[in-house]
Amino acid sequence: MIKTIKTTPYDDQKPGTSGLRKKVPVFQQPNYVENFLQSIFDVQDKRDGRALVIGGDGRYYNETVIQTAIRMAVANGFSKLLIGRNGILSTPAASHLIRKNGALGGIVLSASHNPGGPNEDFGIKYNGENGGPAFESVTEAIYRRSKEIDSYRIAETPDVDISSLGSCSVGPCEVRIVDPVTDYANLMETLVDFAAIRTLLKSGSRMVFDAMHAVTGPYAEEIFVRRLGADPEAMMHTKPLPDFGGHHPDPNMVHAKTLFDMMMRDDGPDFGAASDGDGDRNLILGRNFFVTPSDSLAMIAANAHLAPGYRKGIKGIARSMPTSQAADRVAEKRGIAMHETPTGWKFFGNLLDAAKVTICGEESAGTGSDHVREKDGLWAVLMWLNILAVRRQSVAQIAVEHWAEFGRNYYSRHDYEGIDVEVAEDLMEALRARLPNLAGTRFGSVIVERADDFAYDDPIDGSRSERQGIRIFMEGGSRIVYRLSGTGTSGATLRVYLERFEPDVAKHDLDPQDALTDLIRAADEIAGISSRTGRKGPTVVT
Ligand code: G16
Repeated sequence: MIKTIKTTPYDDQKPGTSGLRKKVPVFQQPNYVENFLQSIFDVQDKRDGRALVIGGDGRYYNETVIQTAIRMAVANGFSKLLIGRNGILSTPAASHLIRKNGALGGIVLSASHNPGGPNEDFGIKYNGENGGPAFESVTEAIYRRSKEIDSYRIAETPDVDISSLGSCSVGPCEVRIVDPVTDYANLMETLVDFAAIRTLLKSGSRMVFDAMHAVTGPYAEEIFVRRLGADPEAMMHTKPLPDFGGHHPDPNMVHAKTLFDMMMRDDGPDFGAASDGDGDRNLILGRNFFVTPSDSLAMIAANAHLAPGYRKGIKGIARSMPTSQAADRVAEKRGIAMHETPTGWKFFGNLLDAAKVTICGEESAGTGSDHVREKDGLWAVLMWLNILAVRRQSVAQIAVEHWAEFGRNYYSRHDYEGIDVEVAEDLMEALRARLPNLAGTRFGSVIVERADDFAYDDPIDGSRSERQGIRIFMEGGSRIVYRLSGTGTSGATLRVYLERFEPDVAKHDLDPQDALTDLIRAADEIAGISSRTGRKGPTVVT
């Protein structure tokens, strides 16, 4: 029943920041999925009787690829598979399942916050035994293998019914369909003070959560409604849909606009939150108040001891390089270690495994802790609810007090989406060439102190990652960072990250775009963005 099928390689299966992401029709090419899965199995060829976890965010093509993955995992010698019911597993829940069951790894099917549908995005990511995205050495090996692959192995067997819980055998392999929510919800109960949150919600504090028709809907209903007593009416878009209802499941001011508008009203709810396609990103809002992901990381870290799972304190904080330095100020004041890594959650893996850090975060709406090896949207929402429940202050009050204590890092990200790839790459190369001569140059009111191309030496395994984004440090502590997105599927996206530190409490109530005007102008001038791309301004400002 196991067949070896001849195939020819594709040359475009290089995993990006978070796995292989392409348009659905690309994945639908003959043997495209099979080649990539076989490349993973060839590179990760030790089985040791350990399980493989398989699940995804429920987007279009999820169920088809899950069946292929089952057939190929059986043919490649796995004796046990753990599959989320209906093929559903949020990314953090998949990470937990891998860890809890001592699995060899997991296949996570998602294109995260990217849109879904027959002509939209799909993705395949491999997570290792620590539950986190495969390390760079592994993804590089998978890519190399994908370029030379000439056959794949597949079991000829009918589709497995993944709609009901229980176990069945496919040849010598046990296939277990598991509830995607229970284990994850139980884990949350060990970390966060559910009783305090229940009391908060009972006292009339109003929360609203937007699942964006993506994977967190069933998780939100179980955790917020059934376990915490939130009003079921306050749960928006909880039914996972293959096309996310035609929207981008990206929890930001643009794509979660209904939630955002609701929260920006004077009579709006006290707390609003959203998560993305696969449940690892988060959006945190108070009434009339948006918490930037960088601030959220700093504020969660500063208040983590209020949650039972972190009562003893945190060992260290890590942030991706473009994330604002707000968390660094918390680490410094509290005497905690701080780490700066390249963009991509996989870079936190070694630090977490070595127990060097407890809390990690990224400007791209990701926050998490050592409870799993992925960022975790619902965990961040629960941490905020826990903090609100203990402090009994509004989100805005907590933020304002935080800035008064640590200073405020004004921060914004400007995205230029859909730029011609060559234009974007030329822009970055020209900028790299300018780096040695930038120090001391004045751009309007700002003067460059130093500039570099960020490289990271992993303190645990000694690996080096270069060309991870260009940093321009200004006199006075401001910073501009440029990098090209590693998650897009059409054209290139240039991301420009702008940051200015303001210690003066009297100047903490500016609009971030106003506070950053001079830097925004300098960013354009330094890289020649408008002249090279023809764009008058960014596509998305967050
Ligand atoms: C992925 C990674 C994140 C990373 C983000 C960056 O997010 O998991 O760790 O910060 O990509 O995206 P870009 O390269 O576009 O700036 P996700 O949520 O898409 O898996």
